Formats: sequence, structure tokens, C-alpha cells
Amino acid sequence: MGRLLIVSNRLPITVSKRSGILYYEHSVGGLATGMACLKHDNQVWIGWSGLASEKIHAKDDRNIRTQLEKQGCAPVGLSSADIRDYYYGFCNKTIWPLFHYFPYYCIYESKLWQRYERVNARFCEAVLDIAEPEDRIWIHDYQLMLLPQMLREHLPEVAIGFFLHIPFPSFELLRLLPWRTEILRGLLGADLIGFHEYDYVRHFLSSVHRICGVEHALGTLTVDNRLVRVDAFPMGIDFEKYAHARQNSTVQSRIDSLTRKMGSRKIIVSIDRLDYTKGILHRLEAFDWFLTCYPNYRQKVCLVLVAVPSRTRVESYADLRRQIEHLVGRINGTYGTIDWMPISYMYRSLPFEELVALYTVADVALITPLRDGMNLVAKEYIAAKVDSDSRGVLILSEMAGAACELSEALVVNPHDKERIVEAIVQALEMDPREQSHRNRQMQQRLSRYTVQRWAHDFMESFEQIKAQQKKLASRKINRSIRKQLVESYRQARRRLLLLDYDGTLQEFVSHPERAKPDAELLAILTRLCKDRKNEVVIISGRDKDTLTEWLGDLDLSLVAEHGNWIRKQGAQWRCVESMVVDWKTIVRPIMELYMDRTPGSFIEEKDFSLVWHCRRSEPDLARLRTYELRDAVVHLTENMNLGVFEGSKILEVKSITSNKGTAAEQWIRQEHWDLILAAGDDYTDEDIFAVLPETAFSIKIGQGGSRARYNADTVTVMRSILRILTGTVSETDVSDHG
Ligand code: GDG
Repeated sequence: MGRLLIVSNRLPITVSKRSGILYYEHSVGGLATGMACLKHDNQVWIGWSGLASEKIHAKDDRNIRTQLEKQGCAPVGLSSADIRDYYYGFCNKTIWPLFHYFPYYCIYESKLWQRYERVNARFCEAVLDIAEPEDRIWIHDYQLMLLPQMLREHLPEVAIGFFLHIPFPSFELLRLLPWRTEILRGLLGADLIGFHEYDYVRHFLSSVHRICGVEHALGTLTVDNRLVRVDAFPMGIDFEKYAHARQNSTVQSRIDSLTRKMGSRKIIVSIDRLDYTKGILHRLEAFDWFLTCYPNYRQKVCLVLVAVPSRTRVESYADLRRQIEHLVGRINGTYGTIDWMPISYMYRSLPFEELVALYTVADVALITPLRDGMNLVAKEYIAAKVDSDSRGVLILSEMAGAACELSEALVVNPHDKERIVEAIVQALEMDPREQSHRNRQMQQRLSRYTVQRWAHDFMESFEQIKAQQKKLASRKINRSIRKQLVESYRQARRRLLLLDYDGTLQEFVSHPERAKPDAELLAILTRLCKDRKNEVVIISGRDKDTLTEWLGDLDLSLVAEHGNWIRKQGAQWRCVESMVVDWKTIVRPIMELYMDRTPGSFIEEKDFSLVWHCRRSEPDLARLRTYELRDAVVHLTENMNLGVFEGSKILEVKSITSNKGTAAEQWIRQEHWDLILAAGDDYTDEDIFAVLPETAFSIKIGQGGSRARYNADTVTVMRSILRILTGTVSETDVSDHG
């Protein structure tokens, strides 16, 4: 088992230089706090140290590296210009506001984007310097969304996980980003992509579908023939650290001193990084309104507002700080008295002991972000109540990811000032038994789903997806399997080749009539047919006229409409059974209705079936309409002998008396074959695979479960296999990946 390489923008240790002295301090923020308590035996953390590279003298450089290495960290050098354009620029002026639904704060500048790409490439080099193929690489957050694919290009087999700590926006927001495709492609380089909650998973999958055209099956995508899993892993906290912090004497003495100072006043606490997503201004306005509406609470309540400095070089943050301080000043000026200030404001980071002491003594926590990936402060507040009879009330915004797990809190809309005021009053007056009851339920949940468990679950899913990929890889046609096939082919005196057409011999195209065989394919088939030992059968879902036009001149057999029509080599088309097709008069008008309602869709009529095509329609609409049409047709044709089949961007309604399998059987039973080779790509070909003898050589084109013995990645790979058999290329010239 290899090492765990954690990659994030910042290292968990921040280096700074003041008056010529180097300082090493723990980094603040959700990611740093959460990951800090994970101890993997063999782990390296790769990230930026916090000091611009041109500010590090050569003599300090070695010193810093050694100090950081001792703590399992490997620094990535970033210049001041990188930090300006990548971190303060693209990350915090484009991605952060967009992903938090603040599009009007976003700027879209190519210069910043290019720097984002360059810095991601720098991280890629740093990881490649260290990584071994068997390592697990876990990349964190929105600053490094291109890194998974960059690494994948250099290390195709390595295990890459990605976790996004902020929300993933809906398609409507993401589409505003000029570089949305690159971002999605970058992320899809990972094997496992994790988000805090299921809504973000949904948004991501829908964007991947609409922008990259890749559909998922139960959260698993197939990207360049690699399985990618997407799932929700709500991040927890180090529960014990907060639950029993009181046992630490410094914490206890901070609690005592705070309790003395506050006397009988109720404390409402509010702690966040100073960020516009955290809703600090809205919260202050609600508190102002509370003091106006409930004068009886004046003198009796104090709001302790901690705003931790963050991204101070971004103008909107500096602006926000001014607005907050102005509002705090106005509220204190309006209601304050000589012996009481309604708001106790701090613009700094508190030491851990002071932070938990504050959690412990606070009667209410007012946490009302406008949008927040998760929000760990809310969870920490509840955990810190274990040793104080679990008393205290959490007022939490429904826009925080944490609201899904903390439903016993007073959940509010952060824009609804009246409701926040109501919640403050409800919290201040809540029966202590009810407070304990609510908090204990949340504590139980938080103590189970801790940050350790979160990391463990992520790593376990990581192993699962790698194992699944391995299993598929073992079925994938490789050199040794090809060798076996070539050997059996050479030795066989009679061979049967059952080949599907679209998606197997020919790529899918947006207009089915454009999938005509090209020169290469015609050459392959001609050579196969020329060999008298071969019986070649093309088994397709297409209509017989198209097959005749495209392949009719070749010396082979044809099966049309999934087995309804058969044309044996040298013979005429024969209908397998005469089928009644008057159902078409009922089904066709329904299909037409759906065609009119779905731009880009059209109907294809075959002798025994009707097919609704939606490959050219907008994907989400197409999917919705397919379900609806399927429902409508199934309902109407319940008692008819009809099958309704969903294929790749099609819905086909047909009489069911035969299928590709029943057609294939006609040849399988015909004589003794020394070799049977069958190839197909979709569910209709599974009928062929199902009737094959065990010794047959069957290949499914593409990934996914199948009755076939082997998988080939693409049509190109399938064609190469056939070219090897015909002797036009040699085995060694062929790649497994197409
Ligand atoms: C991002 C996402 C997601 C805060 N003030 C002090 C301090 N903290 C610690 C808290 C907490 C962490 O920082 C803040 O975490 P949050 O989750 O609340 O917020 P972000 O920093 O915005 O984190 C967020 C998170 O990543 C994890 O995925 O939940 O949605 O935005 O742990 O304790 N720590 C100390 N002094 C402070 O003054 N010592």
C-alpha cells in the first residue's frame, strides 16, 4: 500500500516572517481544522506555505523545507504574482463568488484564468516529484480543480480523489463561467469526486451531462473508458476535541472568566471568517431589528461577534469589513449604555481555548450564512455543549450544508429578518430541557459521523472504485487475450462472426443516416468475407433497406430490425414471422406529440417498429421526455404484444416475437463452429451473448456490465481486432485503448 498524498492550496502550517524571524503556525479555516486531526501513518501534505517565493532567501529556503518536512509537509513555491492572480484573482474573485451564488461579484478575466492553469500545473509538477504509482492522491478544494486531469495525463493508473469544500452551483450558474468545460474536465480526471451534500452532487452530475455530454448511472460516470464515482460525504468534526475541551484547565479558566464578566447576561455568539457569503451584515441587521422590537431584552443580551480576517487583499472583503464595522458602531451607538454594549466585536482569530470557551458559555449561536458548503462552526458549537448539560440553542441558516444534519436547530432563511428575530426570541426563551433534548440528538449524530469517519468513508469509497476499475480492466481485451483469439482463429476451420453495426463497427453520429460504412470498414468486412472459412453475419437494429444499401453488395448475411428480418448470404430478405403492425396507428400520434414538444427529436419508422430519436435534443429535456413517452406508450399498449426499449438516446417500440438472440441462434445451430466471435455494444446485443455457447469469444464495446466475456474500449479497438484477424495489421501495432 502506498502513501496518502494530500494536496491543498495551503499547508496546514503557515510560515510567516516578522522582523527577520520565521514563524510556523497552524492554519485556520475549515479544511485545515478538519484535516489536521487525520493521522495517516504514511502521509505527505503538499501545498503552499503562505510565504511568497521571492520573499524567501536562499538560506531560509532550506530551513523552511526541513522544518516543514519534519511535519510531513512538502511546500509548493508561489510568487507574489501567482498569489495575486491565482489565489486572490481567479479563485476568490471568480470561482468563490460564482460557486456561492454571488455572480455579480464575479470577474471573468483570461489573464487570471491563465494563471490559475499555470499554478495548477505547478502543483502538478510538485506532486509528480513525489508521487509513486501506488500512492493515493487526495486533492482538496476549488483552487485545484484542474489538477486531477493534469495528473491523470502523467499517471494514467494512479488513484486520485477530489473533495470540494464549497457548494457546487446549479448548471444555471456554472454556465456563466467561460471556462466551465475545462473545470469539469479537470475534475473528471479524478476517480472519486466528493461533495458535502447530495444537492451539490446533483448539480455536478447535471452540469457534466449538459456540458460534457456524459451521463451517469447511479452516480458513476464513464469518462474516457474510466469509471468515475461521484458521491456526498458530509464533513464532520473532531467531536471529542470539542466535547471534552472543558477538561483542559486553560479552557476552564477562560470559561470562568467569561462567565464572571458576562454575569447574568445572555450571550449570543457569531463566529465566521469575514466573508460576504457568511451573511454577517444580514445578521447584524436582524440583531438591530431584534433590539428595536424587543426593548425588554436590551441590557440583558450581548452579541459576541468574531470576524476572522480573511482574503484581506480582495477589495470586496475590505469593503465588507468597513460596512460591518460601521453597522456595529451604529448599533452600539444607538442602544449602548455606559455599562452595556449590545455587540462585543473582534476582528481577529481567537486561540482554540478561547474559541471553545466562547462556545461553551454562549446561550445561543447565531450562524446564518447566505451560502456555505458545510459550516463546521455550527457543529463545533453543538459538540462543545456536551459538558454543560447540553444547554444552548443553535440558530442555523438553511443555506448551510450543515442544516441537513442539524435539523433540530432553529433553521432559518438568512434573508428573512423577521424570522431570525423570532428565532432569537424563541432561543432565549426555550425551556432548558428542550434545549438539551434537541442538542443531544444532534450530538449523537455528530459523534458518529466525525471528521475521522468522513475521511475513512472517503478512503473506503476510493478503494471501492479502484477495485471496480480493476475488475473491469481484467475483462478488457489486452495483448494476451488478443493472442488467444488470433490463435483460435488461425486454427479454426469454420468460424462464425456475429457483429452488431452501430456502436460496434461504426461510431454513433447525430444523424443515423450518416453512419454509412467508410472505406476502412468496407475493406475489413470484404477481407473477412473473402475467407471461405468465415460466415459473417451483421445483426443490427436498422431497417433492411438501409442495410441492403450499405452492406448488400458484400458476401455476408444480414439481420435487420433486431431479428425481424433475415437475409442469408446469397438469399432474399425473409420476414421471421408475419407480424401485425396496426399498433402503429395508436403509437405514432403519441410519438409525434413528443416530437413536437422536444426540439431536435424525430421519428424513424421501420417495418416492425417505431423509433423516437433524441440525440440532437437538449439532454435533460430529452431524458425527461423519454421517461414521459415511455410511460405514455406502456400505459396505452399494456395488452399488446409490444416491447418498449430504451437505447442510447432512443426509445423504440416494436412487436416482440424475435430478437437478435433468436436470429443468432439460426446460425449457431446451423453447423459445428470451431470459433464463434460475437461483438455488440448495447442491451439488444445482450440477447446474442445470452445464446452463445461458453466457448464463444464475446466482446462488449464500452464499459459496464455485460454477459460478454470481454470488453473493448471503443469501435476503433474493435476494428483493430478485426484487422489483426484479417492480417492487415500486426498484433504489436495495436493499442488496447483505441
Ligand atoms: C470551508 C467552507 C466548509 C474559525 N474561527 C476561528 C477558528 N475557526 C475555525 C472553526 C472551524 C473553521 O475555522 C471554520 O470552518 P467553517 O466550516 O465554518 O468555514 P470555512 O473556513 O469557510 O470553510 C465551509 C469547510 O471549508 C470544511 O469543508 O464547512 O463551508 O466554506 O473549524 O473552528 N479557529 C480558531 N480561532 C478562530 O477564531 N482557532
